[in-house]
Amino acid sequence: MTNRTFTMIKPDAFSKGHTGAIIDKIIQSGFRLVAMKLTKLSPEKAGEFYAVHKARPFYGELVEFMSSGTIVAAILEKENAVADFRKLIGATDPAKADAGTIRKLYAASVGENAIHGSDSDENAEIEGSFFFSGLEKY
Ligand code: 3AN
Repeated sequence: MTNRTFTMIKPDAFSKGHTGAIIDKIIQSGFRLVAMKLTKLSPEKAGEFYAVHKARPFYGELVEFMSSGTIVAAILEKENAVADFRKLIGATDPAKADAGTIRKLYAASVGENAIHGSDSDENAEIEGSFFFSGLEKY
């Protein structure tokens, strides 16, 4: 399980039609798609997913945004998946993201930043389980 990470293409990137390009970039960067689904989070579910950020000033805004439209949730596999995927998506603030990263290419702001990537093996497992059951079968 340690070579897996979890991602979501966020409502901004989905609604702007960047889903195909982002998935292609992920695959071309050496990640294997293990599971993927198109879905929409209710405000309750988005609040639960981002519960760790409850105390942050942007929590309400984040929950509202993440439940505002369609998202793509996926589990990805690659050696060193968590760290390599964080590198591929770039810094939280797209203005600070390296050239060629997904956030540099497709994100508009720190709030609407196109894509999520788990920050640890432990969170990848927890976040993947939030959307997919029976992970061992994937
Ligand atoms: P990352 O997604 O790069 O791990 P975190 O964990 O610090 O960043 O933040 C989680 C999410 O919260 C971000 N992806 C972003 O959508 C949102 N967020 C972070 N900082 C801000 C902020 N200052 N204002 C609005 N939203 C933010």
